[in-house]
Amino acid sequence: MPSSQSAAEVRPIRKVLVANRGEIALRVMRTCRERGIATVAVYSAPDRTAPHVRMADEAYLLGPAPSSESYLKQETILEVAAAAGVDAIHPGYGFLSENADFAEACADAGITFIGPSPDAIRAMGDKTAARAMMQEAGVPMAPGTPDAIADAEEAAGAAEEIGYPVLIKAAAGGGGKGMRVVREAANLHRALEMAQSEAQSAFGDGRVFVEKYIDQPRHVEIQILADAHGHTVHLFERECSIQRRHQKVVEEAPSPIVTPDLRERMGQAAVDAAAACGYVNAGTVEFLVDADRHFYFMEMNTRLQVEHPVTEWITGVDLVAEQLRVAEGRPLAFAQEDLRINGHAIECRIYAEDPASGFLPDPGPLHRHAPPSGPGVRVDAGVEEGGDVLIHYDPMISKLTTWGATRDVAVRRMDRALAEYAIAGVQTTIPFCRFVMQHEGFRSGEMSTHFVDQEFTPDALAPTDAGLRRAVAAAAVLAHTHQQQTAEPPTPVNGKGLIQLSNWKKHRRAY
Ligand code: MV4
Repeated sequence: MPSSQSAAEVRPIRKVLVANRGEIALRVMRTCRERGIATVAVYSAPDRTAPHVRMADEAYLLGPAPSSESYLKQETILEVAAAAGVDAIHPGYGFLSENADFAEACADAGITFIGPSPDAIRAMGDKTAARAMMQEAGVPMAPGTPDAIADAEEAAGAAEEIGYPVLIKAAAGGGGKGMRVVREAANLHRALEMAQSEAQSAFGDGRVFVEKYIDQPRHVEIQILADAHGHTVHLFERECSIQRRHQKVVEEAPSPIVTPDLRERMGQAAVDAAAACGYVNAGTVEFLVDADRHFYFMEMNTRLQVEHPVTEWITGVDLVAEQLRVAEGRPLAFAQEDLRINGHAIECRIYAEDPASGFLPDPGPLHRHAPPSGPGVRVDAGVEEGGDVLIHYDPMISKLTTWGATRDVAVRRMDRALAEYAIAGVQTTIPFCRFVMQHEGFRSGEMSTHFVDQEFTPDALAPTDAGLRRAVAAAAVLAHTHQQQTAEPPTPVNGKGLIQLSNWKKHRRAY
């Protein structure tokens, strides 16, 4: 652990380049502004009018729309960083945030990468290396092979020893690619070949390993923060079981199933996991939790995550401010015993996707964007009214988070905020999120990672007869109002012929 670093090695950050776009770029710049740190935006050609460009003190064009020619262009970003004279680069999430080579290139250029070391990113990127490291640190894990398996024979032996069902996972994995459940020996060979070829084409690395399959698990993750002085704390858990196709849709903190005792054990395991790889900065340790509340290490995310606001709500900690602080080489401002959970927070991710037709992305112009407000509501939006949800990038419009003193208050508040949210121009996941908020299983806190597949069908969003009648009535009123406003005002007549309207009346009628 690099506890030998002293306060003398503090490198103040005065100017930050944010190597990202959308809501996360705005999120990072907001904290920079509060802390008196200058900000530099980078952007692709179609993003020239995007909100993150306007929020920054300076902005530089990277290239055309495709990420590979803009937000992933390492050399261009480093050239901008040098030209603008920044001290640090914040990568946000996605893009270059978990790219060890980029973190290394920043260090080589004398620029602080606001994230963990290249070694920590590399160690956690390889799932078998991460497994070995976690085993060593005593972090609970599902039984499995310590290394990638060489052939079908070795896989069969391992599966026999672990006991079916087993899961074949890609060593370079993440996002469920190259993953196959095997329930009986007869299916192992085929599943192995499919997993290997899928991993090869997705990651250019066909290595796979075998793990005990945990059925109907919950996804519970622990937020950690670590400084360069040997202090690591956890900021409790987030429940992220409401996902579809490995994309989280609803998250909350704390988890309705985590007891104080389980929280302490999972928190300690996450702190041990981080310490084992010399982790500095913000990170997340993901666990699977089974029906008996046993927990198993899944993977570690070496970045600030999309769902970090729910943790900020319940702890009062500004995670970006802490990232900046530890990146400067200063110690964390608080210890574990200073942290408490206050109330409950929920996040709904609002995507430009159509839940009625398989969640197909629906990019396009945002003719209207009127986010909700009021008590306990936070909106982190990346697009504004009059702007566009671009086809080239993730179609997330915003993250809507609510806080309540209890889970029930936070859920009701979310349903109210979703009802208040007005978006026109694209289809959104708002109706789907309302379905979740009103679902008995969700309300009772009983859900697994299979929730969406098991509980949701598009008919759940089909309009009711009453809803259709209301829509028809609203359309008729709108058409009538429009006609009234655009028609020529009737010409008043008196006994002598035409009269002149007063200017006041004339203008009032024109509206
Ligand atoms: C598992 C699992 C069950 N048992 N591992 C999915 C993404 C990848 N990072 C790991 N994943 C899983 N690993 C064992 N041993 C079930 C999943 C899984 C899952 C995990 C979290 C959230 C959603 C999921 C959906 C399907 C499968």
